[in-house]
Amino acid sequence: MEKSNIYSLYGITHSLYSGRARSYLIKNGVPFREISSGHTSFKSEVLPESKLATIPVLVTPEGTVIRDSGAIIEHFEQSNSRRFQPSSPKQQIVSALFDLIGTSGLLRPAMHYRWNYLEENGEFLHYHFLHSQPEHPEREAKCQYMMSKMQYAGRLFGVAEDTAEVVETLYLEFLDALNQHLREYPYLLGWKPSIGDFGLIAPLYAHLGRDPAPLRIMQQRGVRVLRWVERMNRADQDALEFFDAGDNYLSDDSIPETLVTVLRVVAEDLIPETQAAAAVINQWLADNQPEPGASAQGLLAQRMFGMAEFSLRGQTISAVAQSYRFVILQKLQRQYYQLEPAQQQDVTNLLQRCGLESLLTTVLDRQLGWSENQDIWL
Ligand SMILES: N[C@@H](CCC(=O)N[C@@H](CS)C(=O)NCC(=O)O)C(=O)O
Repeated sequence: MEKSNIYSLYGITHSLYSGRARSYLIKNGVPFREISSGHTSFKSEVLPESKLATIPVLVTPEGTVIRDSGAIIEHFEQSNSRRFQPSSPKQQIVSALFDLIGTSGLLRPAMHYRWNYLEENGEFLHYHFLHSQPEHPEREAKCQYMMSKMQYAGRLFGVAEDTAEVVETLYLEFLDALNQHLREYPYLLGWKPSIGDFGLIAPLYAHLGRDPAPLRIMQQRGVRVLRWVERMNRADQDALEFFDAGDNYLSDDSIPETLVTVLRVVAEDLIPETQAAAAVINQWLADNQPEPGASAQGLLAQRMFGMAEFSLRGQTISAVAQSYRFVILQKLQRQYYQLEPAQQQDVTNLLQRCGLESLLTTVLDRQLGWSENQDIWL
């Protein structure tokens, strides 16, 4: 891999997880340029090291290749004294929770508002999928193939004709609650972004805050959320509308009631889906007994472990069970177990108020680890 004086982020503008890494690089002041994963160097130089064909992938100035938006963030957090991890117990857990919500919990509305509003989104998406690749004779065919693959992936997250209404209702409740929270503060936990903000920007940037149909909804009914989306892609604090702004997380480990309200809404599908996904993956583990070190990750449009079925306001939803949900949940659980007993009690009380306490005990029968750019079974 060639050396460079800045970092290279392989991604694409409309990719969900690229938005998580990009926002972190911007806020952490990392000098980088973004390169399309359509470049031949992605296949020839990056893929042999990144192992799986997902984006984002970061290449450091020394030529080290880091796949996965979470691993990219972790790379910098290890050497900046965990700049974006709140140090007080409840805030730390809430930050980890929003990381889970962003990277797994909101995939369904993100995919729904992108792929089920094609009349409004179609041309915009076509532009982006077409231009993810250089000019070549099969460009249009490849673009159509990618679009239908992702549309299929969208269906795997559980949006069908009979479930669209409940998915939209829940998303709008979430949007209203987050919009309300952002009246008082520019970020989730006060005056600076946390790991949770970077998780949450994943679905709220490329999909829900940029594709035409959901962008219209956000502009019309969630202007503060829209401003947060803009803010998350700016190097400065970008909190002009707050005339008495602070510069850190809220003091005294405080969690505003408005954030509790957001979490209560999110709990409605996060909890049953996480429990159902754990049951599916645990069954798969029992049936397949993967070797320690075996890759734990499927690609987006595969149903590697099976479908998780659960009920949401009386509607049955069937959504693909993915191990990444547990990569993030496992991190949250580890942080919890490192706390003092009294701090754990505080966190448990908070999670109980949000209907989220079962997240502390929903576990896979095998732990997940990380090796050579891949999630693996330990
Ligand atoms: N855990 C990975 C997930 C990356 C991921 O799934 N990226 C999507 C684009 S947003 C992708 O490359 N999908 C291609 C595929 O799965 O086939 C991360 O956080 O970077």
